[in-house]
Amino acid sequence: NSSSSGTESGAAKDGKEITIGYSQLGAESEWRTAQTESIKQAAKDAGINLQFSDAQQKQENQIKAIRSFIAQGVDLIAFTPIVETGWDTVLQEAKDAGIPVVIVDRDAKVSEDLYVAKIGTDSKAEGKKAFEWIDQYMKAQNKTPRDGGSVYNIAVLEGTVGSSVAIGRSEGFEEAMKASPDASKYQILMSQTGEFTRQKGQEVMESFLKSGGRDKIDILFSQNDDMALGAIQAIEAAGLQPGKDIVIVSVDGVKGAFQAMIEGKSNCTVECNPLQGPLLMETAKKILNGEQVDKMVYMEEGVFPADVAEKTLPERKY
Ligand code: GYE
Repeated sequence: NSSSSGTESGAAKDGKEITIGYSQLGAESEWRTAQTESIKQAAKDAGINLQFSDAQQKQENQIKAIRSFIAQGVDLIAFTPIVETGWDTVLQEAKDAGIPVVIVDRDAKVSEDLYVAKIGTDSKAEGKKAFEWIDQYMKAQNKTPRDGGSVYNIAVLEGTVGSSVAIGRSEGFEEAMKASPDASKYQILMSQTGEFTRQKGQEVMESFLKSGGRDKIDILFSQNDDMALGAIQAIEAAGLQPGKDIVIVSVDGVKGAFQAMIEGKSNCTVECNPLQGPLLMETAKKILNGEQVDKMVYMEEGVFPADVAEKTLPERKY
């Protein structure tokens, strides 16, 4: 790159500043806020012009945004698909216009020639880790099921219906449950979407507790931390102790979940890493430079039980 491009960090295509159009699905959770921040900051750091569009949980808004990026002739389109299906037509339009597409965070079911790369998290692995943590924890605690029976009752707060992450986390969780030597000790008693929000998580948990769950639920698997934080309020309002009467495991690893674990109100969070911005910008630059990139890159993720929460919280970045 020549210095005449005017961008210090050299994010230029044919001497011009790179423009990326990014369609974000919304702002439903603490995790999402961190991911949006990461993408905006990374664009700034890379000297990339980012056109950011918030779809407010509507696929049609995402499709509109992508069409407007095509009309503007951006250099590259990135998007986080709210649901898995329904993207073929608009991605074909981007392809016909010669604009490369990167799928970020959630997955989309489209043919491989409609995108250049996917950057994301392995939601099936997250669901699996959540169950495996529960399995070893329940074994170590050796508690009797709350209803006096021989089976632990699990309640599940699912994420957005039709999203790759909700589907993957359910699949991973259920497969791990079936694979456990103690599979017969567990059953999913209730399962419903809480749409990945705190508010809905609280409402759905409240209805679980009122519809027979109060004296039965042993374990809550919440597909994100925000819904678990809402559920904790519902559990307390019902006169039960979250983290004790009901064992809680959720996914994301946001600070709020660490705080809840420190207060003894939650038991484990399975990390899902939202800091995808730098990898997205790096990948975009490579694509626009004609370099080869991996078709699928997963972020690195850990598991954090309550006993490491206090020590770990100061190191958490989101
Ligand atoms: O776990 C949840 C968010 O797509 C991985 O979406 C993401 C999920 C995340 O709202 O909190």
